[in-house]
Amino acid sequence: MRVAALYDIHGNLPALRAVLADVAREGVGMVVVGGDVAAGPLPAETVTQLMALGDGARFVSSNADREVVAAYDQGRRDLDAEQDPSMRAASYSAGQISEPQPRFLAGFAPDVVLDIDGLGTTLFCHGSPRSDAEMITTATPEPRLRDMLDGVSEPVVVCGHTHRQFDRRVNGWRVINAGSVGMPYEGTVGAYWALLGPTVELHRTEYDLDEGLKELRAGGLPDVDEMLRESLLEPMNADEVADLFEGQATGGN
Ligand SMILES: [Mn+2]
Repeated sequence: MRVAALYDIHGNLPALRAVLADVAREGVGMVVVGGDVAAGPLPAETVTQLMALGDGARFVSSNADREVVAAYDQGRRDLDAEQDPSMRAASYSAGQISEPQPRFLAGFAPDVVLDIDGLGTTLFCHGSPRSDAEMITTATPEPRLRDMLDGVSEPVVVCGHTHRQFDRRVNGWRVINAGSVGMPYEGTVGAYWALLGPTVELHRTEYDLDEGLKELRAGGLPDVDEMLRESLLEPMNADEVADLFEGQATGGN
């Protein structure tokens, strides 16, 4: 079975649409959606699109989707009261979705395990195998990465959360970041995802960003340009982002 890994869509419906068209052309057996689907400009439309995948998709839970569900359950809708941009996105998204979407999000699994031809048993998680909020980047030192993988029996681990693709080997493990469909920190605009089996293919799908931005801005998220600036409007250097994340991960920033 070949598997498409779609991570960190973040309410970017135009990017998701473009990737799903590419995925359909590849003829995969399963789509794994790796979390952080709803927090962003078009949460309801994005979740609707994903629910339509039905039995053809498996879903992994994540930090940002947890925040959206928590905001929904607590009735947090006051955007002005939220200073933190990710909390604002969570509150905004909570105000856009309605049942059954929040229950659908709340039902995502902490991880998904699939046997992939040519690759082997593969663990899909959001951040690291032990936490959906832990960051693995291209710059994560091997000793720390080994700690995160301690006790993981699957030889292949697919993660996301840091929005940049990589394919790393550490000890006996192969650790792949599928990249981000909606908010990539790659230094180059596009929608990033991975095709797994029998080899690992890191894909970038191009889409019409000008048209996409019109649609995303029409969604109503107040600071949509701010949210997308470093990924899509003025893409930051990918190594600088990785260093920034490593600084946060080790408490140095
Ligand atoms: Mn995340």
